[in-house]
Amino acid sequence: MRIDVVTIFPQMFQAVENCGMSRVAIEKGHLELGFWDPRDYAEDSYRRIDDRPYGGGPGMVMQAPQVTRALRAAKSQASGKVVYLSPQGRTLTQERVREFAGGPNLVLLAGRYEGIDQRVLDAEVDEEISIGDYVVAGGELPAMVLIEAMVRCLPGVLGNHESIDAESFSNGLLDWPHYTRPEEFEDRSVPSELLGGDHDKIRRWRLKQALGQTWLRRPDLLKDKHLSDEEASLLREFKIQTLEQGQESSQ
Ligand code: 9WO
Repeated sequence: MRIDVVTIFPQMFQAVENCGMSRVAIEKGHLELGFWDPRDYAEDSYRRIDDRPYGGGPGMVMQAPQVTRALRAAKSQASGKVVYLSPQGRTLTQERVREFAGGPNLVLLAGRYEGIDQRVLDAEVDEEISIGDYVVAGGELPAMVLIEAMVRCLPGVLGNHESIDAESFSNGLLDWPHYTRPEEFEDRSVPSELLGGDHDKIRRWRLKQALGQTWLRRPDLLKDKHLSDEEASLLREFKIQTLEQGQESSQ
């Protein structure tokens, strides 16, 4: 997988290149990153890439010629979809991450200032993606979030593909609670289901917790999800136990 990033702050991506799973993916040859700085495509000695907005108003806008030249240079390396990280975009989901991770190449456009000249977005961008309903100072951190989420989906990166499939959001559910040593901590113990080594009991407990946590925190994720007989039964058990605990604590 090759990902090319158009950004005026390529140095921000050293965190992706030098740390964690993305570093391993690069070292294993599963991921190749390229960076394209619009300042390198400026035609003045000040390497300007922004100017005042037509129509007035605060801030500056990234100029079309320089950004377009950087984008086309990036696309010359590998013909991939161009994704602009923007609060106006379609909210990113795990399913969309998997789709991106399945493609050979991707070009990410990270904006700064008040935005990028609309003529670039109209002519060069295939899709706008948001990582949530908030605004940060630039598209670089959202781009790094997308890159890391994609890296986790690349074959051979995690080493144990089963762990991805079992992971939260891979099956459309939230995660189950995790525990590790010590077994007792400040009078709080580990659920007994996790201690006996019965793998099927552990699997059922984790699935029940994932279903229950999703019901409690993100019922919207269950709305369109088809539950197997086992999942429906486990969720019923969780609901009964939760409601009984609520009744006990209110007495
Ligand atoms: C800024 C803005 C402010 C209020 C309402 C909507 C807004 N959109 C933008 C915008 O697109 N900004 C551009 C990219 C240029 C300035 C920095 N940028 C940015 C991208 N800020 N936040 C994001 C972003 C990207 C993906 N997911 C969440 C936020």
